[in-house]
Amino acid sequence: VRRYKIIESTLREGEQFVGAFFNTETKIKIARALDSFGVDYIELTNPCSSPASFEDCKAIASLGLKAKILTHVRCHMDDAKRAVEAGVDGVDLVIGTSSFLRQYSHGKSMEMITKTALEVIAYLRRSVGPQPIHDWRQINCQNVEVRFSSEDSFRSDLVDLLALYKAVDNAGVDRVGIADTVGGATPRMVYDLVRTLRGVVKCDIECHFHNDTGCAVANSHTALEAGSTHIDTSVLGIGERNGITSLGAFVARMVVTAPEYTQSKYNLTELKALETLVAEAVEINIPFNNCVTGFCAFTHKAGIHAKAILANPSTYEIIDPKIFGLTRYISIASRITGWNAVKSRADQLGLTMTDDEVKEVTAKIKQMADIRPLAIDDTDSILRSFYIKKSYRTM
Ligand code: HCA
Ligand code: CU
Repeated sequence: VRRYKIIESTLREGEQFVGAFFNTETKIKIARALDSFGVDYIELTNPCSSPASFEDCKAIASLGLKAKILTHVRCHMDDAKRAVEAGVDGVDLVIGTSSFLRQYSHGKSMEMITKTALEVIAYLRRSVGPQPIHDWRQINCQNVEVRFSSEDSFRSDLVDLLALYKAVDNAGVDRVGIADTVGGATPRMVYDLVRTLRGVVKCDIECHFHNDTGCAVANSHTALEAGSTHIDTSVLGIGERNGITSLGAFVARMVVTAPEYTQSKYNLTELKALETLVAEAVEINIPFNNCVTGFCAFTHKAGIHAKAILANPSTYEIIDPKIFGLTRYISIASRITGWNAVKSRADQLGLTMTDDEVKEVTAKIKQMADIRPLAIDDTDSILRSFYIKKSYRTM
């Protein structure tokens, strides 16, 4: 769990989000921001998708970023060749293995899948494939990392799947990947599959989780517990349908599980700017309840909570907002507030009051809050006018 790596797929899975359109400039901006955040890998859309996809892939691969640049392609010789031409550091091969995908998508049998996979891997590994083709072998792909992944792994036949992975592992891939393409896996299913796979292959294990049933982050964490090494994320979780493991939510999880590693490896204070950049690029808002960066992620409201937070924030906070360069906020604009919270707000406003006075004004705030919803400005003006009146009284 401790030394996990992030494969950041905003520029691949994220481009499959319905609202995403990234021009070259935006892609480069996002790639630089991800690199500065410290992700280990940046995965890009298949260069075969369109002429611009190829050019953008080439451009990002030549930026000289610290992160390794990957592209995600179908497990097919033409795609692999194009990927290497684009100058990437690694190629993520994928093919569907569930009966759904074999029947309704590419129509290949497991034998055909295995055969093609071994050919493509052999080509990428520069060893002689079963059918060496002159042109392909002129391209230098000596140092290209190779990952092989099955789409819809959780609805694939386990025996077939393990046999396939064993074959590609022996063929020398750097990683195998499993994908919950439809987002239906539970943490227990993830644990079992990753654990079993861990016993079958020597190489690293990457995991990719869709979030259709809200389990993407939990599944990612469980995958690490079971022996997976790499997790796929996208900024704000954007992707096909409702997306995949969100980078921010995942690092929130991991900063609690593996604080030293997570804090030393990733520039967590850049998360908010990174999310804002991507949110603007795809014209969405950061969700109100987003981990860490949602507007209320560090807002405390109930009087009992506020009192304890003021005494020791860890009482009601698992993550210190400072780690992400953020601050906590205590809301006093409600009937459930308490006088400790109100006192702290009065102090912030520079209004000196005794405890009894604070208790009196707290009662006023509660009275008002029973009548209508209050905004912070309302409570501030209740505090200010109370302060002025009491100053007259004591004059
Ligand atoms: C998709 C492909 C993929 C691939 C995941 C992987 C998935 O269906 O668009 O390469 O590991 O979710 O299966 O994103
Ligand atoms: Cu996916």
